[in-house]
Amino acid sequence: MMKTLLFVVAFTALLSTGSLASVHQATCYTDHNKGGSYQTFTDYIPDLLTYNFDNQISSVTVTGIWIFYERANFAAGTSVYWVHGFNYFTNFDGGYDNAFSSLRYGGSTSCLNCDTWTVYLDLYFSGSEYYGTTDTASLGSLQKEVSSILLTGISPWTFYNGPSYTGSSVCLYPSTDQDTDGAGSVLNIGLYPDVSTDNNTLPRRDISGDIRQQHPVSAQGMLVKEGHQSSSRGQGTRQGTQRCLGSLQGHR
Ligand SMILES: [Ca+2]
Ligand SMILES: [Ca+2]
Repeated sequence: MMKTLLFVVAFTALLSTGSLASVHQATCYTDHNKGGSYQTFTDYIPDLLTYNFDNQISSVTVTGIWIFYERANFAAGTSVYWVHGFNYFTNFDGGYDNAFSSLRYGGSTSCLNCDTWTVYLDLYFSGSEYYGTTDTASLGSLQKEVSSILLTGISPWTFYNGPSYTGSSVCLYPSTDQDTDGAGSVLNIGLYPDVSTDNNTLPRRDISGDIRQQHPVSAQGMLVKEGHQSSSRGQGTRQGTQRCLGSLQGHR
């Protein structure tokens, strides 16, 4: 009994000293099916050249939610691919094989299923981002320039297109995707890769700044589904200007 207790304390201390950059983890392989050489990332990687891994990744195992970009610095304009889950594995095929030059995770650094919102300058979680966990009256440099939104946790958020929580608004839920690890851990995600089509009330790139936290829903994770796509089955993709969320072959 005492041994067990000591172990738990030691483990907690290890986590709190920040031995990992984040609770998100992506092990990237140079070949399909976990082959070739590999590197495990737990932090934002703006340029895979730094790790001699540019345009080499062919498969990946992720915990948390990870977004892969064909260009360095999470830049918009070409292929973007997102993968999430608990130890979820997938191969990258076709134009996504040997293509990625940067990657980053979404949500909280320290807690997979905490309530967070992240807004992005460009479509498909690309470009500059602004992250928060509470109501905010300003989106900093992204004021009026939000194109995509990523939510985690169990709280829905209302996004307003006017100052001080005014103007037209839309309530978004972290309910487009849900991952479980089979041992009780849950990751709820709201993926809104294009806010101009995920809701009709907000014109594209015209969300101005105010986000207010709504009533938390039950910890059970029973979230109300709104009229957006119901699932991307652990991954979504975008190539060129074509939107193809959820159209990928199911790997799960
Ligand atoms: Ca490769
Ligand atoms: Ca590339």
